[in-house]
Amino acid sequence: MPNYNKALKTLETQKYKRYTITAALPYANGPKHIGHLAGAYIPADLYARYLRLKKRDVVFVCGSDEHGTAIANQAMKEHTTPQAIIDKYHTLIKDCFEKLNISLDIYHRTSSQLHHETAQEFFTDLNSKGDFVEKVSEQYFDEEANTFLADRYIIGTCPNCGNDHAYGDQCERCGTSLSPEELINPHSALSGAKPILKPTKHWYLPLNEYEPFLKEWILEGHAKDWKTNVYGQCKSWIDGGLHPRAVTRDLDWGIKVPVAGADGKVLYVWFDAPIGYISATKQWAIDNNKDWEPYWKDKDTKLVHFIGKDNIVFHCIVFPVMLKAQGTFILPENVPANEFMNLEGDKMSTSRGWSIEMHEYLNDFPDKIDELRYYLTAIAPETSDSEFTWKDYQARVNNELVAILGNFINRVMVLMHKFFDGKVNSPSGDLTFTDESLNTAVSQIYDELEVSFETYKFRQAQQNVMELARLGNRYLTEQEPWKTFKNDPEEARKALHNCLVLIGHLATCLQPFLPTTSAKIFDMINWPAGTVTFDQEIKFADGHQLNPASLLFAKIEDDVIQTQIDKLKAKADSLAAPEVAEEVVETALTPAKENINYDQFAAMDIRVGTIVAAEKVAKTKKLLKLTIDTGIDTRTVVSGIAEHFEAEAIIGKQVSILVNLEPRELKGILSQGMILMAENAEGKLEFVAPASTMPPGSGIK
Ligand code: B3M
Ligand code: ZN
Repeated sequence: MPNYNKALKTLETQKYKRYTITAALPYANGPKHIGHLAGAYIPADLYARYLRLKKRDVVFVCGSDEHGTAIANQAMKEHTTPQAIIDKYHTLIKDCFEKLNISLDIYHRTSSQLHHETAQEFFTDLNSKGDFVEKVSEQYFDEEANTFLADRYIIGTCPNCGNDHAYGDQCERCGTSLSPEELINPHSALSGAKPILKPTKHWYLPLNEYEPFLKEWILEGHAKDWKTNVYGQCKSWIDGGLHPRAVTRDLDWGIKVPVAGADGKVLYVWFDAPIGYISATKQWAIDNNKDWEPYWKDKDTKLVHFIGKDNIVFHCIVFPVMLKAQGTFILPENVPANEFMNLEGDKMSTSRGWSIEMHEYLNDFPDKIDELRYYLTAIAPETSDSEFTWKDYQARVNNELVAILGNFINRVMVLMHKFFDGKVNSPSGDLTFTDESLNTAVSQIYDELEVSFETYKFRQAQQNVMELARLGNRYLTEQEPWKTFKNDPEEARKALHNCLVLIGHLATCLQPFLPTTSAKIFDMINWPAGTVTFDQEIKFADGHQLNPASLLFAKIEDDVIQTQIDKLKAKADSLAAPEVAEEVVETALTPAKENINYDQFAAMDIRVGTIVAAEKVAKTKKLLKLTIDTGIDTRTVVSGIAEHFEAEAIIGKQVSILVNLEPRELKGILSQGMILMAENAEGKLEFVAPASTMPPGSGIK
């Protein structure tokens, strides 16, 4: 490919010998959603695939983060062990990444023996050099369970909203973040006992001592090349002054602190997790007969962390300080953190059900992996929060993938088969572009594409590639080979041949974004399978036979999208319901009435009845005239439920009816009895009826 490197000279991309790419280790405490995918895993995958296309030496690592209270909490919630939780979700997440074609070299896990050793060794290194500060402080302790309590394990009343089930770190009712001391009536989630304060020793990383290093390295060194959101967060942390941070916890789930007398203590999850990148690389090296050390210790290695914005401080400040303190490791060259992706107008949240989990998408759209990759890249939250909507997803697939990309390739393939039996004959032997302007346009797109990739602008990079497809469509429309074929078949052959070369470049450049589609296109043009690289020449030998055209993308219909929107709402409703109900019970119920005696109760004759007819009482808003089969007779009851039920909709329903209530006249109709209704605090009404159908007249006691 001609001179496409010139715009890149300034980026000095050649200065690195190898690349270590990491993507945030997902907590194995639940499924992960497409916001996570868009935030870290797809961008990391794009970057790794791009570098491999450039024949760079790359290792791309990730794995499950399996320690910390997040795991222990989920185990409590699911009434199982932390081990069962991590096994379940590690497998689920790993499987999703594979199906989504995230091209990891390894998906490791922090529960592995190798990781435990690596993290302990790291701690010991720092400890023996005296890099930690040891401090004794008072922490909550459960004397019955004989254990210190993590904030989450302390439950009490929220000082803000009165919720009596607030956690020591947060009230989930009002969202306030709390510390355990703020809770009213704190008690242990394990035993119910009132926790006492007890002294305990912990190891602290003195971040404050590294302020000069961080100022020089980040504030001076990376002012230009780090994203403004990342740089800005770092600057405000550093300017605000850093404090020593505890790297150990009193907890029984995690990596044991490798010091004598530290029983019951584990490494803080944010100490061990980033070391997970290192142990993943070690495992990959073992599996592939390589040396892991250059990937972490050679200054010619470029280390890049892909994360979401909530992890910035750990990757830009805490972990680099750990690496710096250890002394033999390189530092990240860049941390292109993304903002968040919202969903249909609201924040994505697995716990609230307002999310599309990776495995849910994969279940519903097993054949639309590239479509998701495309859309998530098109709306990647690179500079600000972005928004996933199903309608926009549909529009992007239909108007861009189907109408621009698929259409161009399909037109060329169909015409080649129709006019030339799918055989490429170039009169002058092996050929690449015969059109100089196409050649220039394509090499310029390569230039731009690489600049986009090197500066982590993946949205832009994907647009650059789509520009190739647009160019193809324009060229085809100008050339009109379906017209020229009649009088000048050679002219048509030349035009289509140029289109085929363009398709070869398109398939190459699409590879990071749409790997399945790229492979399909290469198959259609009968290109030798193997590793695709940027510098491969796209030209066809005389007599080259193309394969039949196959469908790349199918149009997505409205009903498919509506189903997803309905499903999302139903999921959120089903999870939201109990919370609302609880709130109502506490805030708006009336107190119990005065006692009655048994005889008063027994005097009421309540029966199961069936509504056999219902009509609105004329000139009233609230009244329905019901005809009820009570088993004893068929009678009329006037009931004030017209604002809650349509007359036609309740015919056939079973109700409970008080049959011995004195009859009375309402709007000139004699009402004989009373229908029992359940009413919640918001005034919503439901009939009180037997759980399954009973013969009318059955007594209710
Ligand atoms: N597991 C937090 C998260 O998933 C954490 C990332 C670890 S990266 C070393 O947001
Ligand atoms: Zn609260």
